[in-house]
Amino acid sequence: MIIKTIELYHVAMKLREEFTTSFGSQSFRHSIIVKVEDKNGEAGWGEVVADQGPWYSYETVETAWHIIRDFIAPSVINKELDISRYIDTVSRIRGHNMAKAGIEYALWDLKCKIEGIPLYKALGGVRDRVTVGVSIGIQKSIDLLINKISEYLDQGYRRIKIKIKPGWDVEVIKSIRKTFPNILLQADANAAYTLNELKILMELDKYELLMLEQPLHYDDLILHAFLQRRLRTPICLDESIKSVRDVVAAYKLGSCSIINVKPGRVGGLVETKKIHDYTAETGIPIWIGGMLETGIGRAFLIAAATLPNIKYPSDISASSRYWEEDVVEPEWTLNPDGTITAPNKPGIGVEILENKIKRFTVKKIKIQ
Ligand code: OSB
Ligand code: MG
Repeated sequence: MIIKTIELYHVAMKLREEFTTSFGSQSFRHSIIVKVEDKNGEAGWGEVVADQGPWYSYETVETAWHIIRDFIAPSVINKELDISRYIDTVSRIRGHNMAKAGIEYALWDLKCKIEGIPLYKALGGVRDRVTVGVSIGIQKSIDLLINKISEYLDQGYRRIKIKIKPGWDVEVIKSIRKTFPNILLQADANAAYTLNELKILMELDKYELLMLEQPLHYDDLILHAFLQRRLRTPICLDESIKSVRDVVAAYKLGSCSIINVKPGRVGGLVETKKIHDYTAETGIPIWIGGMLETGIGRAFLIAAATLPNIKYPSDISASSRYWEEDVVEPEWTLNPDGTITAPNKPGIGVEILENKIKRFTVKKIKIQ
């Protein structure tokens, strides 16, 4: 492949409802949509999952813009390129995995379109339907949360994840368990606790949670290993895992029992595959996490979730859970059995609605 142009669209899309986690609330999702074009005018699309502020990760839309424009694009444009060469080139850049993944995604889409194969097959996926759950933000009251959970269960979601933080934890989970004793339920703290709250964390251990996601510091492996030895609930790491190296360390230290793999957070699908293969070998179950992606980023999550070692429902909900209108056609929909289907069409397998992208664009650049 020879890439001639890279276009970046900084989009701001209004969420259907405000999303609140332990690190903040958001009504808009800012992200970067990436379009690459080769010398024949064939296009590939990707998405950078960094958000407006450095709250989940240090990366932001602006840092990713800078890294892509000034460092990634010059080493990609007008070079004979394949995906493995791309990975080698960008490995010189330290960190900035979300920026790297955005371009890698677009290269995967383009490569699969040129070769006429669906993305999930190119990756080595073994199923064309992936089991999904829904991630529900912190609500104004427990009653509102219980209503939301019922609605999502009625829609067919197979697992419920709630966001927790100190003060929105034990009572909330206790109430959910009273109403729904048997659902697959997990909690995500987004790093909101310290070992000073060990008592609360041990209290959560009573409610048969499927897993407890990233309870402690966003970069920690050691304290999580200490905590995992005290809890029977499996700890799942999210923020702490940025590469297969972190996975190896977490495995050796016993920092977690499960891993949430976000392809955008780990630098793309090649690194996702490495993590997948290592965890399959060592017997660590994984699932695919989301970052409130548009319909474009969502396609890559679905493809990743078709890999064999995906052992739990993934955070991949239908377009309508996030957006009034998505930027792809058809939109992503939930099958009645709580799955989403990976399209059997070349590349990401959905049509890009460029007019809608333009409507949501606050800034754009064409690099050539
Ligand atoms: O921690 O998994 C997380 C969204 C933004 C940032 C971090 C997280 C999330 C989610 C939403 O939980 C998952 C989704 O995309 O549905
Ligand atoms: Mg998480």
